[in-house]
Amino acid sequence: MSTEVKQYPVTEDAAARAHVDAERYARMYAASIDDPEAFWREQGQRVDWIKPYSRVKDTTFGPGEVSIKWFEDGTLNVSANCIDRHLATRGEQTAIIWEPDEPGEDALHITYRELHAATCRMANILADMGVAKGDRVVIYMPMIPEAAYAMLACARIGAIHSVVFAGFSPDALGARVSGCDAKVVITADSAPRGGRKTPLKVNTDKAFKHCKDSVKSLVVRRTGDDIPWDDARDVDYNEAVKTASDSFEPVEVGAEDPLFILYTSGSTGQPKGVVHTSGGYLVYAAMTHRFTFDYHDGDVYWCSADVGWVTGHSYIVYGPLANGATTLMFEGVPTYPDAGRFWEVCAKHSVTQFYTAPTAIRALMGQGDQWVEKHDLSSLRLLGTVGEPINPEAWNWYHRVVGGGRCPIVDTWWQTETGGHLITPLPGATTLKPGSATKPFFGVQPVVLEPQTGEEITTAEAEGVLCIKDSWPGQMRTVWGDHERFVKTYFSDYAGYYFSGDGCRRDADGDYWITGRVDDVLNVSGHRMGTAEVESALVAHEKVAEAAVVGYPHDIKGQGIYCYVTLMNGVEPSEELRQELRQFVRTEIGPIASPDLIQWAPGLPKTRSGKIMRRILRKIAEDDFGALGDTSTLADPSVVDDLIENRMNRK
Ligand code: 6R9
Repeated sequence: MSTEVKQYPVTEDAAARAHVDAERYARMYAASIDDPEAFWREQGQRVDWIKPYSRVKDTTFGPGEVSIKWFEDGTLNVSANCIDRHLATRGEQTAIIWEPDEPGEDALHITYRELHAATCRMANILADMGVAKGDRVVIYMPMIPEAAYAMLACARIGAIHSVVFAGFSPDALGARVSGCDAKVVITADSAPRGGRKTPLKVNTDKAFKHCKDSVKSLVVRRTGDDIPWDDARDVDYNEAVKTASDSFEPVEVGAEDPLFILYTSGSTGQPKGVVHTSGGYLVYAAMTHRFTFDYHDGDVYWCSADVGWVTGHSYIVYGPLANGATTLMFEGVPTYPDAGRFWEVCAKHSVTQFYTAPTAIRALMGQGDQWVEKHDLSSLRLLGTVGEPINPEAWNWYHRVVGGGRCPIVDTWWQTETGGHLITPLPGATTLKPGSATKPFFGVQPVVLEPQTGEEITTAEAEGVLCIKDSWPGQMRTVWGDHERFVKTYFSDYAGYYFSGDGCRRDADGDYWITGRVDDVLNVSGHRMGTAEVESALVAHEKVAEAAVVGYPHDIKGQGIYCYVTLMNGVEPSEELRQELRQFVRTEIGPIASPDLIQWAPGLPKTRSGKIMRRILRKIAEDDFGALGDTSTLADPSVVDDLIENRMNRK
């Protein structure tokens, strides 16, 4: 395979500038595996500690207990690391460039000194609302600087934030607020995005119906829209900020005190609260940001993700700010007001590193090269992708048209659970192959296991499930309130390894190719979604008796959501009902979970013990029913013929 793949060796330009060249990568990688203790003892110095650590690594993946601790006896404050320690040398440097949804509205340039004052004010307001170390705060915000202030203010207090993507519904928000027993929800009046507005305050009020009465909200005025107000519960940020002090002493926390919880989809039931702690996470976010993107002083770095996802946590806020970088925060979408918006923003702010998702690249590629060519992209030096496998066609377009053939592309494989990049090229060290995430980051030991037996495949070329052999500092520590679920999800299928849920192939050069999820998790436009979540939303509808949800290949989204729905007796299928169900799922979960295709299924293929045979449903959804495999174990094989006949995706 590797012989047919076009390879892109390190460019002279990238090699000359890079922090890490091929020789240094090899040396450091070997050191990180041979003696992780010594390696991370040194790397831990990237952050400023209040009390230095003496212990470095204390981790076990079982069998039995699973426990992950890094730098355990050290203490620090994450916000002081992201702000205060830069004030003496770069107080007047821009920390955050904010680009609003409307191109006509002024961008903001927030210096480290201003970031310090704003974060302290927010911390004082939260403290006045009763938030203290260890308390949970939910952040449900537009992509505005106040979202970053909110995260950093929590970190300053030692409170634990849980950011909920502003596209999530009131029900999803309410479940997360209750799930982590949050004291305060920080939100805004509404969130402008792509010329439309999401009514965040109204949604928050609705969510509160499912929450304890004592939960308060802090409301930022973004649009000035009229909003419902309850003096007993709501605090007006824009008023409070006028009198709040701009100093707030950072609270000392332990390295293993939680920094944030981020809910993410798994293969079963409710989303789980992924817990990241303070010391190891920050070391890992800072180090990966610096090396993967080859960040240098003076660069303008832009990650187009939303802070509602882990990418926004590690690579808009914590990694870049810990490194004293200039990080760009964009409120809008790639196609508003037109398909040139990303490139206009790159040109306007002279962006040097640009990091986005394959789904956005595919969508923009479809709009034509002219949208890119209109803008001067000569400032760009490096491009990145994250969230899903990138098809070589999109990679090549990104490389040639956006990067002018001169910018390396870092295809970064990682997960909410991993805190930072695990498999990624380094621009000064790695030969690129379109579609491959290439090589492990320092300290990371990927292994390919035979899916059935769990045996490690030790030949150079391998295909199977992707697991990681030993811990790295950015690894999640537990599932909030459910350590057993943590152990069961990640450490029980393949004893002694961290199981990623992804399949992969390793080629003869040792490069990794991620092939996608091997569990019931969908990846729709780079957003993770459990099929079980969409199914439970569908069956909550009074007209639905049963539902089964699978993914199918989608040109732009990567995967689309394909739903098989069995209606209650006597209910007639109709186009209106399809629309109604689609709307219902959007209301239950959010627009990102909107079903693409809904097929009426008089029956679902089940085994005699009543288990839905998803393998068959996946094949039909892929329009690949020639290879259905063995259907003889089905309780009623005839349902399959009906599903094939009425399939929705015909190529
Ligand atoms: C950071 C993030 C994680 C899942 C992961 C995998 C997919 C992410 C990828 C990739 C191929 C890449 N994924 N990056 N697949 N190549 N470069 O996306 O976190 O939302 O938790 O999703 O995304 O399937 O398991 P998260």
